[in-house]
Amino acid sequence: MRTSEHTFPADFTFGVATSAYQVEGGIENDWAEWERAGRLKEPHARCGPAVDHWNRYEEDYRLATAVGATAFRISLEWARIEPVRGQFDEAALEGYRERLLKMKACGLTPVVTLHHFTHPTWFHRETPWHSPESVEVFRRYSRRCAALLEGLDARVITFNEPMVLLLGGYLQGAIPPGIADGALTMKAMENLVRAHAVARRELGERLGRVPMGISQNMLAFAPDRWWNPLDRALVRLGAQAYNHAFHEALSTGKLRVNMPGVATARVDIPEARDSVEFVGVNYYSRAHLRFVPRPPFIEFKYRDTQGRGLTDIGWEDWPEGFLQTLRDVKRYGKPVWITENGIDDRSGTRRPHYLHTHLAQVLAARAEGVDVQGYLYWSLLDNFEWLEGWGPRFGLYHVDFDTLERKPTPACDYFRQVATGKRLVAPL
Ligand code: IFM
Repeated sequence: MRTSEHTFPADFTFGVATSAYQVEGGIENDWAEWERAGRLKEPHARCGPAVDHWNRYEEDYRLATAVGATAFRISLEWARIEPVRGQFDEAALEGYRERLLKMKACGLTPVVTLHHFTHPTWFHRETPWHSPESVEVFRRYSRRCAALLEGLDARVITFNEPMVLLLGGYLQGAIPPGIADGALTMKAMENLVRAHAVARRELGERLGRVPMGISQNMLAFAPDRWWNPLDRALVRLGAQAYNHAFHEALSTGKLRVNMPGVATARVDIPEARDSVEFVGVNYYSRAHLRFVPRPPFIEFKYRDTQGRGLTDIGWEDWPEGFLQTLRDVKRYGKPVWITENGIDDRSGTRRPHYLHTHLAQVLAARAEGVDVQGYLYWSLLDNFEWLEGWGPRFGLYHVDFDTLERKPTPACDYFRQVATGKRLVAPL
């Protein structure tokens, strides 16, 4: 494994990331219900056919290989696989298997997420994450997923961004299941940790040694007022709870959250100890935190501190925080995979520069001894961006949302150069 200031080692993986609901189309799940209830920013927006990846997957694999990707991250849609509790849809399982076999035949290593925000419609009503049954139903689901992954040499992510699900769905009530309760948030967090551990056991029994981890959304944090001790305390507590509590639980088997007045947890989960083979990092931006003297006591904002201009979704472009984040996960002593990094750039003009500055931080982290082994760009295609609907565009390929035609953005060429040359060059 050789690396220099500008080169990635020959075995470094460049790939692309997607998730089922955001691209496949035709899925009936908790988000489809949420949309019909008018809960998106634009109340009439619907994911509906998404970008029809379920039917256009072969074209999409070709688009991925055309930019030099050798790994492709998808997620399995639980609602397709188990639309009715306890009843598994064999055709859906077969459909995923067929797609993964084709993916592999195209020279793309599958990176498979078992859970990327969405749930079957029965889940929140019958076995929500704050109920103990949630762990058992996830175990059964992952057993079926294990069978479908046989012989594929996939890398597996149990949960995508569990803290986003918990904060948005259990603490703020902004996404499904729409709960706003600190105690239930912590119960749900505990069960997510337990669910990760049981899924790992199921997959291990069926597949033998399989690299497993989670994808954690990690933010760089800064105090809104650098001189204010309360803002600074929030940064310390917030970074620990948001960025590290989940990773730490999967490393030590101890779940510890300390957000006074918001949510606290102190639970030992021995089966989760040392339960990942890699640390998955999704990095996008930096947030400024400000103490406010009323619940939830935190104000969260993105600021354009460097005059680079916020990204189109309104996030700070802060590559410097990527290096800090990667340094911070070195403590877990595991290989690191960037399972997402990308920019909402609706004109397509900023993305090559964003890629360049962020990949430079990956190289800097490697030079400091952080064992980053892979980088998956979010996303291959423009897609459905949850509460934001169809506004944002994160894709290397631009998608015309009426015709679903895919067209390369300028970043495709740039990504291909770096991914195939394993060398960081400046964008033209
Ligand atoms: O689109 C999302 C993805 O589903 C999870 N990580 C962040 C992306 C951009 O917001």
